[in-house]
Amino acid sequence: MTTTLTGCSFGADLNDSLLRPGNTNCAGCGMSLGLRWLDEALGGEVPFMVVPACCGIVTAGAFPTTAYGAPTAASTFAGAAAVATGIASVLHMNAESSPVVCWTGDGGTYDIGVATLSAAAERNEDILYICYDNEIYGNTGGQRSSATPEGVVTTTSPRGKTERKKDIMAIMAAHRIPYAATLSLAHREDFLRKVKFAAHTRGFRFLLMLSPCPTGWKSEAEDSVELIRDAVRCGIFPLYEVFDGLRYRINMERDGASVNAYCERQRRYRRETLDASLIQARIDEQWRYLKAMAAAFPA
Ligand SMILES: Cc1ncc(C[n+]2csc(CCOP(=O)(O)OP(=O)(O)O)c2C)c(N)n1
Ligand code: SF4
Repeated sequence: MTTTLTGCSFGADLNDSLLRPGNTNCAGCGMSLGLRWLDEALGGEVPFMVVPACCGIVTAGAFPTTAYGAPTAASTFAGAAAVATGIASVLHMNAESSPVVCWTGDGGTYDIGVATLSAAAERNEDILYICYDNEIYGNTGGQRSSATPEGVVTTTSPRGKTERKKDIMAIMAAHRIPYAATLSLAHREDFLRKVKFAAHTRGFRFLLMLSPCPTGWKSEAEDSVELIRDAVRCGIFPLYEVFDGLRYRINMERDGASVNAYCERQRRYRRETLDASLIQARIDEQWRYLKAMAAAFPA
């Protein structure tokens, strides 16, 4: 008997869009633009989506309708990369070439999903893994994750988080996967180029998108894209690529913009808990690291 996945969607077709109207995303949610640009970069190719417990699976709405115009498997919080491994294996068995895309939050990536993520990366499974990193557990009311930056106030860090944000890009690079890159929602051409490159690369690919979350960031919906631009300009979210886990390419230099401009428009950074000089020191340290890697191992 042939095992097939084709036709398991709820009516996805090539004229459909990946993110349909009527989805549940908040106004200004980074996922909305990210999914549209993912769709555009895939150029009409319909992916198999795997989405764990997170806002991204709420996006779909209530069965039997769905806001995803692609076959979508809802996985456990911890299991997205394992489910995607199974789907990718069946597609290969049937010589089908549809991309398998994990679309996961930072909780499902940095925290509870990190074991299956690491295992799939170590096996170099043929998966395009995209983390929309809103630096919080958005779906359950805004708890801190290991992606939450220092100083940020969440429901479980009311005095500001005291631990550093985990460097998930370095962790993924250490797996020596073919491709890892950061994605900015304020730099469309760079975003589309990287997703296209990732889509046409085989093996495990990891993309990290800083994803504004007006609900959790306590920011205005209309500021979302400008916040990401500020994040890139001040260097708190560097744009770079890592090839084969070793060769680094920085895509854009920071331009000296103050980190305060980024923090001040989000009430998750509070005056009482914000230590701008500490944040600046972390940024400088990260850039020294990236520059050293790009100089020692240029792409
Ligand atoms: C094993 C398990 N623990 C806890 C939950 C509850 N839960 C569902 S979504 C979620 C947070 C998801 O956070 P993240 O992955 O960052 O995505 P976001 O909600 O921010 O989109 C949690 C804790 C769960 N579904 N399963
Ligand atoms: S809570 Fe945040 S991540 Fe979740 S849908 Fe709303 S804006 Fe998007």
